[in-house]
Amino acid sequence: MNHDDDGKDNGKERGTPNGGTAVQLTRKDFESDQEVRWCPGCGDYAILRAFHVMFAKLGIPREQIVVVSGIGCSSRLPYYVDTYGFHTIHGRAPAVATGIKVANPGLSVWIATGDGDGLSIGGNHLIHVLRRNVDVKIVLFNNRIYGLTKGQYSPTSEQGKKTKSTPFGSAENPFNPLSVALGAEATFVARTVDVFTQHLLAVLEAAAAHRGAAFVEVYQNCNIFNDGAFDFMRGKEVRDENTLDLQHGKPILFGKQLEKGLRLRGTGVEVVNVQETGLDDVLVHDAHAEDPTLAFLLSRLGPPELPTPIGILRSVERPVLDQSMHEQVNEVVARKGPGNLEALLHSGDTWTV
Ligand SMILES: Cc1ncc(C[n+]2csc(CCOP(=O)(O)OP(=O)(O)O)c2C)c(N)n1
Ligand code: SF4
Repeated sequence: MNHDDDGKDNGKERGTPNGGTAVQLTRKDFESDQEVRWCPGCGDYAILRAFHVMFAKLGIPREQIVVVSGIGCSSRLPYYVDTYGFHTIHGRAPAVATGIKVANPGLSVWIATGDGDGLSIGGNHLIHVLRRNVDVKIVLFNNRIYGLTKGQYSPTSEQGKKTKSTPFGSAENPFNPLSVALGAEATFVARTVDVFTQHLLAVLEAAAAHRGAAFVEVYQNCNIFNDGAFDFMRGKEVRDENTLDLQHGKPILFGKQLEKGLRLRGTGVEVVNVQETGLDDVLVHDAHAEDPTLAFLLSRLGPPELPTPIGILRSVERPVLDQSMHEQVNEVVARKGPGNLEALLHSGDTWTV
């Protein structure tokens, strides 16, 4: 994969979602004329830039891309990309995106959502868009706080977190977004970090290439209301020690010299020094495993004892809803002939009120 982020290498030969001609666009073509209204230093800027570059690399016309969002700082993203977009109501982007994709399967449909928008008010909608495997790409900006409404705790805030709405510390158990997505049978589940520029871009590109619902969690710094939430693995000096960069088909290793590995122990994992133990027992990452058990186990890892996994935890194929639905409609039409809405409305019991 070429990770140059000038957006120029956008594969002329690549097909468009509806089989049209590929176009050559640059990152600049995807920048809108809207003033970006995020706080200076917000992690959202890095994610926005990755969207611009990734869209240019897709090699498809802007009018074939739709970005749908709910409400929140992160949900302002559709204004800042020069594609079609829809800033919907809180938590409801999956419903609108599903409608768009099912009505026009040729479009590349993206959802930008926050941890509050996607997992709190929109939690129910999120799990069902994943379960149904609608071919949409969901990017969840996780800053573990409500940014737009000025710093209340969210479903991903850690227990004990002091915020304006939990002045004595949150008493709640947080959600792990990757575990939730895997539990909802998502076919593509990944995690990346706002400042890991190349990694972020590669994960978004992989999500774009996936056929089905792709769920990408991005650890995003809200420097105003939750500054430093991911500093334990975001900085250069801690990244190698505390991050597990998953690669399909490769042993699961981390550390500065990749000297540490993970091996199974009971129903969990333990860290081994591979210079002493060799690689024989070290887990090999299989992102394409049908059984999500190991992916779920990986989704549970993190501080204080274990490194935090990033990359693609799961990528499997399953029929997509937009296709299955059209196939079913075509089959029924072939069998029963085209429907008649007027006749349907006047069939069965009717009342005059
Ligand atoms: C029905 C409804 N309830 C509550 C709100 C208030 N509200 C707006 S954004 C938001 C949370 C945003 O948090 P998150 O999704 O994490 O996004 P961020 O701003 O952190 O990017 C809330 C509760 C609303 N707009 N609509
Ligand atoms: S409040 Fe936080 S998430 Fe919102 S724009 Fe500012 S820094 Fe970003």
